[in-house]
Amino acid sequence: MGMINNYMRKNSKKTYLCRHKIKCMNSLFINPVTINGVIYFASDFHLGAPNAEESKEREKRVLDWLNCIEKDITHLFLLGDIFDFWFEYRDVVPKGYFNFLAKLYQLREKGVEIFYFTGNHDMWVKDYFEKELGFKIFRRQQAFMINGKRCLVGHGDGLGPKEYGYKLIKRLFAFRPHIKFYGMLHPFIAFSLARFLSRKSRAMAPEEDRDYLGDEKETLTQYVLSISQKESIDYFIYGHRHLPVKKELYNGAIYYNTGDWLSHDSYIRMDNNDIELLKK
Ligand SMILES: [Mn+2]
Repeated sequence: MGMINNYMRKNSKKTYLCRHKIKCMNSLFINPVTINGVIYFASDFHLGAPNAEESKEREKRVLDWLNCIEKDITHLFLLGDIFDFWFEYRDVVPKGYFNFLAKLYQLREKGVEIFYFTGNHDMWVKDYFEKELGFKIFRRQQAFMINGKRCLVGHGDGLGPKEYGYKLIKRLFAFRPHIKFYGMLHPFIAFSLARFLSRKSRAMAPEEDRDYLGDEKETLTQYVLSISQKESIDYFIYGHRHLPVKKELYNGAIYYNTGDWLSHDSYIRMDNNDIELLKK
């Protein structure tokens, strides 16, 4: 029995490796979602952090921005870490953010499509936004054909060549029994713990990360450089880095980073003729 189990274990590992290899060899530009119009991208609002007051002030800046772009927007991409922490229970969602969510609802009512990519801070967004506000939720990067351009879009976490520790933590956090257990904690405990961990991760973030570290040290840049050598992509659009970036790669591809709203208030606008990295 033990031998059979061992054999099966070995074999299933083999098929896993095979599948993994095939996945790596395949193009990343598969099943693109085709859209046309005036598209805005932003990420990393980190609403809720570091305290209610500062978050409220940031939320207001975001609202002003949404009011400004309302005149021509057809699609809004929210590229992750919109909330510093989000956890949905079966019957309960976090308090707050009413003005922000009401504005998004209003945009939806006007026919604006909203694509929401979960980031590492809001990976526990479940189906609330989808059901209540009609967002389209994405949990990994996705290919888009936007105004005829081939785009790869995502939050951008865990894509770099190394980042093994980070990838492991992400898998632990995405592990269903862990989420279920966390969901059984009283919200007072769950949210206190989340705030504590979030503060800690910010305190640990190295100061020099605020500036571009150079291509060799930037994991996302390394990633897009290697992909752009192998396949034809026009634009890579990510968040997560908290730094607005525009970087030309191989074969005419460009890597854009949306930056953040903690210190940059940056976003990307794309229409039929142009793509621009802008600040509010
Ligand atoms: Mn972030």
